[in-house]
Amino acid sequence: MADEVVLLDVWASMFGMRVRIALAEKGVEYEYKEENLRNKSDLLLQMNPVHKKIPVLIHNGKPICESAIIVQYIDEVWKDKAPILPSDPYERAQARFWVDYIDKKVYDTWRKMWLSEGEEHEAGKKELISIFKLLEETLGDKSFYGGDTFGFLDLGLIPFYTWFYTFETFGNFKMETECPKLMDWVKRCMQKETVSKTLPDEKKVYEHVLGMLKAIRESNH
Ligand SMILES: N[C@@H](CCC(=O)N[C@@H](CS)C(=O)NCC(=O)O)C(=O)O
Repeated sequence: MADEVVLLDVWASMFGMRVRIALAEKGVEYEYKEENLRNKSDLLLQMNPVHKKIPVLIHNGKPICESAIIVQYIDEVWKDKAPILPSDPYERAQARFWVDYIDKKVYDTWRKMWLSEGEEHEAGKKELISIFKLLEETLGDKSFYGGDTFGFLDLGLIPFYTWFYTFETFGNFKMETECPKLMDWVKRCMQKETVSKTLPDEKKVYEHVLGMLKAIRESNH
């Protein structure tokens, strides 16, 4: 029997993009279901009752939640093609460490910068830039975080690229100036069809964020 694979997602989600890239890398066919986070579907609430967040992968009726865990699951289930995690245990642990670092730092710091003004905004902006500088330093002179090939950490970080324009516009800085080597890495990743075909247009993401901001402001009044 063929696998039944369903993805509950939101197009602009960097976490959802990770899963879409992983499925594309493995050549897995799936049904994509766009969620409305302001009116979550019963299916989402039922499949992710703990966090009630996207992305959720439903494989033959069973849910898997949390993007980094989903990507590792995909790599284990469809193991014959395009390995994502490094085979070496130490390298695997390192890649997991940095994906965990991204998960703990990037989104929250961006929100801190985005939704504040004055000193707090400036502190958030500085912190966001320092996070990307550290990630750039971690890449070093390698082509990809996975060495010569695109791997788990590459996949965990590249979706944030579609948000760089939004980060830059709200923060008034340029990633190209702050992290030129990281931007070279972005260009290498974008040469991969599984990445370039998955990532949405950066301006569209920005418009989406403006819409979210408007909704937040309206709900505060
Ligand atoms: N750590 C989670 C984060 C997922 C996440 O933050 N999803 C957001 C959209 S980008 C969400 O579903 N938010 C809905 C909510 O918080 O109610 C992952 O990696 O999957």
